[in-house]
Amino acid sequence: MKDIANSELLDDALAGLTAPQKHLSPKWFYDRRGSELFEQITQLPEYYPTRTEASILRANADTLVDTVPDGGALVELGSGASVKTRTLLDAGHHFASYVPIDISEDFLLATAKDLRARYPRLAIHPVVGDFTAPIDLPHSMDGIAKVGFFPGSTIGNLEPVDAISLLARARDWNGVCGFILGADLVKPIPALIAAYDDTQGVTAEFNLNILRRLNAEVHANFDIDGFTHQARWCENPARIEMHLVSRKAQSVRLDSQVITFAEGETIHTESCRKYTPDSLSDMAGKAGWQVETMLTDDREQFAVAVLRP
Ligand code: AVJ
Repeated sequence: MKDIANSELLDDALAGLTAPQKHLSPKWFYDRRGSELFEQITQLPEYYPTRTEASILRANADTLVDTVPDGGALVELGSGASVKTRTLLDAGHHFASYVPIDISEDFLLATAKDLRARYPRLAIHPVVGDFTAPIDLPHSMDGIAKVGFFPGSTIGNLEPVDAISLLARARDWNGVCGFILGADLVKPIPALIAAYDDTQGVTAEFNLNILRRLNAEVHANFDIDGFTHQARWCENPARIEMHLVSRKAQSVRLDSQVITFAEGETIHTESCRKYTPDSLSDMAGKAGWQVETMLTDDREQFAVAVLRP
């Protein structure tokens, strides 16, 4: 398994780092160290999305739980430790099943065990899967009413066409009757930049960790100090982009290739889209969904949209 993952990382890095605009996929951020750094990011004073979404989920837990019919299932994409789901379940749930989908099998199964102990009336059906690809839901879920749950504004990492495909695939699930989508909202640029370039440098470490990972896992020799973290605001579509900027002209070995960098040349590592209620409705509409309710916080920093077919 490790070898397959390594060869996928290597193929992806070779393709991305030989493109005119060098790029790496944000999915490679999340090794053990990267996941810990992301956890630290969610606690930073500048990083408002996690705590704001949590407050929206807490304030509207009853409404959100009620979107799932009795006997139905909540299906979460990229469930991790199911922290946000617990906020909903703790409000009291009447639906029958929870289907957490995550790429990390060990983590998924450990979480499922924990949830079974804590919510004994809920049937837990974990699925190992990557939400950027089509997902096969368990056959035991055929004919059961389903509501998708995709919090965290993770949708914003996807290219607009890929975000629409993901929502359209969920729209085709057998028995689907709703989708709960978390999305970060456009706001003044300084607040957005601060959220992705914190004063403690945790986000910089998180971004640079992708180079450490290439060094450790696919025999690259990046000089980590030779790159700096950058967060930029870009329009059309509205987004923050994270880049790693080469501080000097340099060459780096990656497996059998040599990758050259000009001074100031960047590797684009992540895009984080920021939505308006209109752009969010528009994206949902293109995937065959309608916004039933747009829940937000009092400062309108973040949105949790309830979508219906
Ligand atoms: C996990 C994709 C929602 O875009 O805000 C945080 C990732 N990157 N800081 C985001 C992230 C830098 C995060 N998502």
